Amino acid sequence: MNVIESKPYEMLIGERWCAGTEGRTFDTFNPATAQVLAQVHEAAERDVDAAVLAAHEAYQEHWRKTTPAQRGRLLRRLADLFERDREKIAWIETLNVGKPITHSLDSLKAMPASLEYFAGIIPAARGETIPVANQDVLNYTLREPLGVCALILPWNYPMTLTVNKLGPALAAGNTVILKPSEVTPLSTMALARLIEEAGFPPGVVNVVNGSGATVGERLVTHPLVSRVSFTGGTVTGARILASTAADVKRVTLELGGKSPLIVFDDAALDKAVAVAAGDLIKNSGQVCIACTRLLVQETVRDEFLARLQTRLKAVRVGSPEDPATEMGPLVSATQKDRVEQYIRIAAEEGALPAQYGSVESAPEAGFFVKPTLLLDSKVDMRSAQEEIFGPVQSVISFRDEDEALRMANRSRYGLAAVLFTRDGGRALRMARGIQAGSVAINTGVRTSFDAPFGGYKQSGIGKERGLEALYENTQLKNVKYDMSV
Ligand code: TXE
Repeated sequence: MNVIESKPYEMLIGERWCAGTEGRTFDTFNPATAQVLAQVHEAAERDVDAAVLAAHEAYQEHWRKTTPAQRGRLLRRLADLFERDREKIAWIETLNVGKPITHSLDSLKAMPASLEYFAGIIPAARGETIPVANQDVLNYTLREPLGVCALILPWNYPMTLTVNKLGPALAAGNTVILKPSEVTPLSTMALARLIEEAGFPPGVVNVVNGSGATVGERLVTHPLVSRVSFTGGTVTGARILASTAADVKRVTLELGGKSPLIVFDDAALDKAVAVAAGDLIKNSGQVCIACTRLLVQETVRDEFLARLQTRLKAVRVGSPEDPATEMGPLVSATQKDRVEQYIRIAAEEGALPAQYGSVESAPEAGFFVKPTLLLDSKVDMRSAQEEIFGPVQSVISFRDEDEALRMANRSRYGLAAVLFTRDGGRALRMARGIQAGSVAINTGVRTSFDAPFGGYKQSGIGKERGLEALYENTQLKNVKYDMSV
């Protein structure tokens, strides 16, 4: 399927598809081959300003006055168009992100349902009447949109994250500017075409491309942008928080993680192994909620490890275009270097790195790293504390429930946690004690568009997805009316 445009990708600003006013372009790559895949026009600062202005005017003149039914209809139309082009978008992600095609197709399955879900819950953005002490006063709330939202996207799940930020922002009545990662902009550009075809008025959705330091920074500090929703690394998230502080903007941050998978001695071991292996393999471990610390009770450690190693030896690493491939490359040379550096650090601090799987049907130049376990890790090692963001897991043993909980919480992050035990009381005690935004018991953490998601501690601020995402895109006004007058 020929899904990549041969001419440089233009940006969408208001009703115009355009190049940047300074005429610059940048390359985007196929990580499986390290070859240039396409060129993309880059926004200059005044293009970012033009996009913000277009979004502001669309908000003021039109979008904030639309009815829930009008916004819902457009979101449903977009859902239908997405379903029509799902396979094409999946191929774009396979070529630009390096996801195996089976995974790209699977991860995009829920996108139309996500858009329909946010279309359906628009009426929930309503206020209430409050029975205040003063009986002469009618006191009520209104839930109102915020205005222009900047949605800043990373490279690991470009389309899923775009859709799950876009749906609630538009449903709540905001207009948006999308800033895809400069590493993986292509699927978002395909979505922008569908947004136009669906009939969204010009300016309601704009897309600008370029680096975080220039285009991203300009966008988040623009005075007409009232909300920033960001997914990416914790360092960048903290930087955005600082950049937006002077204007006291609303900020939602979905950041890094170092999630534990805790295996007790009464665990359903096969399922625990499947979840651990899945987290290592899926998207080459470049998943914020992936469990990267395997905490295993010492009495079952050997058996758990033996089964996990058997599974990992069979992993087919290779070309993402091959339907038999289970794991593709990392997204970029930078990410590959980072992961390899952490594996070296782990060895230096006394862990035992072990690699599995075989690289098949893939050009040597691609950014491949085999599934890696850091055996005999200790909870305080750098490699067990810092986000690596690749197919690497630290294996750590614990003695009892208390130690498991202490180790699970020994992290600056708090995105997710998984635990395997058949003891219901222990499961519930652990679920309460774990400091993380998502906890899964006897299954993996898999986000869904209809349940709230967001981290504790340095894993983020605010919630995305579910009803919470709709609220996150609104502000609440309290009104009182003195009826005695
Ligand atoms: O992401 P960045 P990077 C983690 C992962 C990875 C690390 C670095 O550990 O190794 O982050 O990845 C834009 N103002 N995650 O450097 O910098 C940037 O252009 C405004 C976890 O690629 O976080 C891009 O669109 N925007 C994560 C987006 O921010 C700025 C997923 C993400 O870039 C900006 C990806 C600025 N000052 C990486 N600087 C997850 N939580 O899933 C950058 N950007």
